[in-house]
Amino acid sequence: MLHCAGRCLDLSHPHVMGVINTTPDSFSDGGSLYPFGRLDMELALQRARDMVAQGATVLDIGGESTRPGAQPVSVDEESQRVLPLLERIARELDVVISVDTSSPQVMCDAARSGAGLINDVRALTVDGALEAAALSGLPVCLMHMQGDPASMQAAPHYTDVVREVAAYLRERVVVCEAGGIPRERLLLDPGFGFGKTLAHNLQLLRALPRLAQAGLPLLVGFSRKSMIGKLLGRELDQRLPGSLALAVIALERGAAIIRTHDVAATADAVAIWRAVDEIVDGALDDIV
Ligand code: 7PM
Repeated sequence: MLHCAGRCLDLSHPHVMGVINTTPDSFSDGGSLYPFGRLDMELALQRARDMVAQGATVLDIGGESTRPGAQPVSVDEESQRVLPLLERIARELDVVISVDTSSPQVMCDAARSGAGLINDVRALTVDGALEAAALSGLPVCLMHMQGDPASMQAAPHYTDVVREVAAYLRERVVVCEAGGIPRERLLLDPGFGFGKTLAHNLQLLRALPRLAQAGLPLLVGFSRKSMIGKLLGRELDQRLPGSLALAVIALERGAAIIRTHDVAATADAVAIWRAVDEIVDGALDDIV
């Protein structure tokens, strides 16, 4: 059980995390929550409701674009995008809210506004983030990234990507534990697409069981990413089948949470995977 503020995530089975991007330049949906140049709260809330109805048990709310080449945004801007929406979702929906941020200020504010999880692509390396996360008492997803979003895809380089990502995550876990975040509160993510070539991404997916050996739940995100584009030659809006295939492979290799823009389809894939996984327990006896 992962304790996420008032809610619990039962990690004895995998979960779907729906992405709600509040940035105007979102990589995957091109700022679709900005029909008139500013964030449409009702549209964002409706997106959240739909995702929960489709089977998301976690929603990841982000206000900073981490796409390759993205420019950083100010903390105030990030807060203004994320906090009002987070408060409304917390009040209205039965779902764990993950806040996608690296900023200590946003972590603190989000925790007060009802966030149940911190998703930090910089793994609490920003000054003050470790302290803020520890103080919040929330679980944290530690993600690996090589470099920073502005330049990470320029020339990713590893001698042994699996060893290096595993070592980095292990080191971050040690730092977190020393900083007052017990391992029961930590999740790990190899960070697909974050300073990785296609070959690096494939090696990491293949070796997911090795990352799972840390004994912490794994969160993975492939949704619409360029590794699918590279493998299949598909544009953004044609990457769902590829995303689902990668999600199922990740489930098979121990992933606990799948981060996705396409909740309904991903929830179907998870349901199929669970049916096969659980048939041994007699849980499906009534199906015949
Ligand atoms: C390139 C890389 C383009 C990443 C767009 C993205 C993840 C995340 C994102 C992930 C965790 C996107 C993103 N991806 N957080 N935030 N894991 N924990 O696809 O894979 O939305 S941003």
